[in-house]
Amino acid sequence: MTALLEELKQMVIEGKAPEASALVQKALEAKMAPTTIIDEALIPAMNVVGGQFETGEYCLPEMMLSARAMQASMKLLEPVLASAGVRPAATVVLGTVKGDLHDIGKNLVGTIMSGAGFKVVDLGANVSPEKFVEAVKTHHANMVGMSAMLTTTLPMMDSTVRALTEAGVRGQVKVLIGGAAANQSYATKIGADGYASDAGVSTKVARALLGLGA
Ligand code: B1M
Repeated sequence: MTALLEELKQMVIEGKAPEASALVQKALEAKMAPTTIIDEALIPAMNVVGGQFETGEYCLPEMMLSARAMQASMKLLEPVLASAGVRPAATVVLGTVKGDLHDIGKNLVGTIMSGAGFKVVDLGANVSPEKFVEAVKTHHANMVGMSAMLTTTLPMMDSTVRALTEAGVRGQVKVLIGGAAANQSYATKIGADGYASDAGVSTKVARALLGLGA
């Protein structure tokens, strides 16, 4: 990793948003790819923060400061990621499930999907099954993308799949799940169509599920 990315990672770990933003700007000026900045500095930083939270070295306020630094960095990267966009290939209704406020990963998935040519209807975080159903109907969506970061909120994915079925719209959409609490075996268990481990993979899985080719 370059010294610049190492420093950026450290600034996110320390929750220093202005310093992190300035370094992202520098990296972009140096023509570094946004995906490199995310994969080599921002995500590893959040993993360190998660580990420190787990061991008790970090408490909630520190974790929030790091999240803020990550979000400030992402704000600068999102337009660059999305500018690679082409015409919408399909409409994806995206959200973090009810009870779960983590939205950094979901936002990243939305940005990468938009950049890959999907129309993304982002419902935000803490999205109830009813809201997902309503959005599918309103936007004539082809896909529902759900994110969950907590083991306690994972069952909301199951509830959402059931709500889609009960509303009679399950056949109209493919269901894609992701987030640290989700995995392929859970996707299979709840009858979701696919699981993606990260934002880059999400577009590939989404295209395959929708029969859009590679
Ligand atoms: Co929280 N948190 N948090 N947190 N937080 C975790 C998830 C945790 C693992 C930390 C830990 O203990 N090590 C832990 C969950 C444990 C568990 O359930 N197994 C945890 C906890 C416990 C909590 C609270 C309960 C803490 C408390 O209050 N005591 C609380 C819950 C609040 C709630 O949601 N109701 C809480 C709160 C918070 C903050 C608000 C402070 C903040 C979130 C801010 C925000 O999102 N706006 C926060 C953060 C920042 C984290 C960590 C440190 C980082 C998450 C993150 O943004 N990662 C996290 C530890 C960790 O993950 N290492 C942790 C970076 C992001 C790019 O990755 O979100 O994984 P990720 O997204 C990836 C993939 O998962 C995938 O692609 C993304 C990009 O590659 N992906 C998808 C995600 N969604 C997808 C959807 C798809 C496909 C792929 O298709 C649709």
